[in-house]
Amino acid sequence: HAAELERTFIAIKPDGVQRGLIAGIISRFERKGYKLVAIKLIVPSKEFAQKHYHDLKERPFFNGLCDFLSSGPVLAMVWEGEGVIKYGRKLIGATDPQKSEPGTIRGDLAVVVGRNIIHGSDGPETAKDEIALWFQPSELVSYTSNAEKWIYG
Ligand code: DGT
Ligand code: DGI
Repeated sequence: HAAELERTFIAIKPDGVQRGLIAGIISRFERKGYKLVAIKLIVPSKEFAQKHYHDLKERPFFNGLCDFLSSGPVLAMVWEGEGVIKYGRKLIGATDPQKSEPGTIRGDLAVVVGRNIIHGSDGPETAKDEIALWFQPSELVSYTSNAEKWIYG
């Protein structure tokens, strides 16, 4: 089975990194059956954060949000698998952790919207743009996972 090459951009924000939540979050995507194709730890500049969040530039919290994203290390990742964009959002939970269901990453691990620990692309277009913003094409690793035939049948 050739798993459909759908990819999404997932980032653990500085609060998630500082709180020691990296392994637990990666584990949720890994155990689900998605494939990690790129990963790096970087401190984004404020300008880079503004590019990442350009859709929100008119919002009152834009400046604070960009300061926050650029305030420390961010774990940037690309995950691949069937339906990973939409289901990744489901694993992450609602933007406001007060509204995220228990069992989701934000529901279980965060309390306020300004410190919601993780970002995930919200659709195919943003996934494409965000992967291109955060990663060089050469950083995306194509490989065959032996687990795939057990995950997809
Ligand atoms: P932060 O995250 O460390 O920069 O923390 P704050 O407390 O500066 O708050 P932040 O960044 O969430 O928001 C920046 C400003 O924007 C803050 O004065 C409150 C305001 N703000 C945040 N969310 C909303 C919103 O949904 N609507 C309006 N009107 N203002 C908001
Ligand atoms: O894709 P999401 O992260 O779930 O949500 P989004 O793209 O609408 O917003 C991006 C980030 O902006 C979100 O993870 C946290 C922050 N944010 C969103 N809405 C608010 C907010 N921050 C504050 N302070 N207030 C908001 O209303």
